[in-house]
Amino acid sequence: MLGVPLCKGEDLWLDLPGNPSGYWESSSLSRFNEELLRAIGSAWWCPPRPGEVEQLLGDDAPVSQAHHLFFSLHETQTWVWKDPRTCVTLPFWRGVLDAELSCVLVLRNPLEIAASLAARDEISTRWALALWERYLRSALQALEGLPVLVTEYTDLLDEPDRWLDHARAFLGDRGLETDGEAADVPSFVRAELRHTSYADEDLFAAHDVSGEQQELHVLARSLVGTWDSFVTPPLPGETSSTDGLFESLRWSFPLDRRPSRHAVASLIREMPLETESENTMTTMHATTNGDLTAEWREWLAENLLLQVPPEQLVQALVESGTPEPAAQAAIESVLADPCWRAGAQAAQHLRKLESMLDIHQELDGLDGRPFALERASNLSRRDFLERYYARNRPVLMLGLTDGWPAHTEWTTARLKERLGDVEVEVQTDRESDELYELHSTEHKGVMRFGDYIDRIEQEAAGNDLYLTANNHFFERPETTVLFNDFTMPTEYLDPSAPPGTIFFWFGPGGTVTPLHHDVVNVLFVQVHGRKRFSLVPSLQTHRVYNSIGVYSDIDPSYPDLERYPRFGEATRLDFVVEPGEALFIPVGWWHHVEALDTSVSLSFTNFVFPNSYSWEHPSFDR
Ligand SMILES: O=C(O)CCC(=O)C(=O)O
Repeated sequence: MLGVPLCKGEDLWLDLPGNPSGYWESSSLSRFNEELLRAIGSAWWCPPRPGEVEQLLGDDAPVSQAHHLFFSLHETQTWVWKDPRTCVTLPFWRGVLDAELSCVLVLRNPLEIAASLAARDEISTRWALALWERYLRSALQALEGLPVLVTEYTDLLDEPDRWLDHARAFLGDRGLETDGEAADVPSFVRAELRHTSYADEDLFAAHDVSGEQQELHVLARSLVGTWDSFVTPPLPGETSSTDGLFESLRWSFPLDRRPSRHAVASLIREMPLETESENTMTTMHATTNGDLTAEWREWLAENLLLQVPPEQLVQALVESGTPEPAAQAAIESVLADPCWRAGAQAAQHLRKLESMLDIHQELDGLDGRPFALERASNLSRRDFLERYYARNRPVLMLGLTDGWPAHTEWTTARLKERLGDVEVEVQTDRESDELYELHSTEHKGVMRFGDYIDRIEQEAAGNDLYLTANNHFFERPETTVLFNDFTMPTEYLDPSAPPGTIFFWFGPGGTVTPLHHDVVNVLFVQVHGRKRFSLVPSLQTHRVYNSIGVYSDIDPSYPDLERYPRFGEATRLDFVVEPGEALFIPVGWWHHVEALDTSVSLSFTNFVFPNSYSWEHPSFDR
């Protein structure tokens, strides 16, 4: 509109569904931004934390690729580049582009953004608000020190001529020439492209918006104006569920494909929103006048669906202070509710699926292969596929690591010598929290690798400290030297797979990874030390009390069978994986892992076979 050139015309994304005049974005740079995000275990729909994208500046390859790509698409002296993804990737580009940047930050009511993401990408409101919050906080931090015009989307649509004068003045003050004749305002700024309009009051009244998000919106609006050198103000903290949501997305879905709104819904419900203005949890008690609180009615319905005898439920209600006639009446009222009938029908369908799982398991036992962990060496690709991968059966592979330098190079002493100064992320303070795995984000800490090694050598065996797959060890550029210490078994794995498909586990004896299943197939290779595994087949998911995401409530070392009786019927495989052995963990198989010694393991997900699945997880909200 201002006559400042965009990227080369053939690279522009034009005429897209839902936005006929196009996004005015460079398709190559948008794709490149997405690759950058993937390289650090993120995606546009699951953005990184501020500070993460800078890691990529330590590696020459992406930096020179980015530089080359950018300037091959922009051959003019001045240019304009628009891409919302730069809100999170800007720190990388600031390190790459040897150009004087002037930035325009356009603010929009987050409810409008949510409506637009819902219409275009089927992204739910809570997810969209978390995206807006992460993008805006990242942008406000990344813009520090740059000339910035902070402006509002409504101003552009309501008074485009005035907005253009502002933009012209901002660019002109920075010596950027704009072409006064170029603007064909009506063809660009078309009010009908604005599908929704929300005021601040709507944001403050909306239940889905956290206190932190409201504060961020107000703060951002206070920054509107021209900045010669932008000063990032102290930002409100990020809503705690925002980080939790993105970490869960990162671990629950392949990053090359955005999960459906439906698949993400359970992760969102799992994390109650903490707002200042609302307290969503009413205390759970029964009133004495016979009307039960919503929580007790839900409890009743759930237990009736689980086929707990009504007499038992009456007794529990009476014990909690409800008069018996009121308890009886409450059960009758739940059973008379049409919602109950719908729920009971759905529960019956679920029971039917469970009975089919049991039948499959029974039939599986007829093939003469006993239910035991099979061991094999030198499996061909075809045998591995036919006997294990395609049949969703585990196998312990022997001899896969013969000749790997890692056997001598990955001792604590050698690792310390080689990488002692590298800063690594680790899980800490796990023993203070029963749900340490679920709360893994809160347990992350950064320390020198050498200090971490000292600590695991000095402290007694235990579960407090562990460098897990979730700590992105191989995403640190300094660690790539370790790739020379093992040979990828290309019979089963694809060496050209992107980074982020190979993981490093390193901890003292005593670490425990609680019972869970992975969302993809995994080849788990034990390099040093031993680990004890308990495996439960995927077809027995209905016996493991999977109340949260991919986690079970059961501790297989001490299962409380009174509380979790169905686990007593589960068949399980218990065994120890020795150094040099590799366990194929089929997708969906439950596993609990305990290190018996100081241990180094690798896990691979880059199979030469398809390895990406759609999952539905149970709700996290209790
Ligand atoms: O080694 C561990 O502690 C856990 C390994 C694991 O759960 C996995 O690779 O999925």
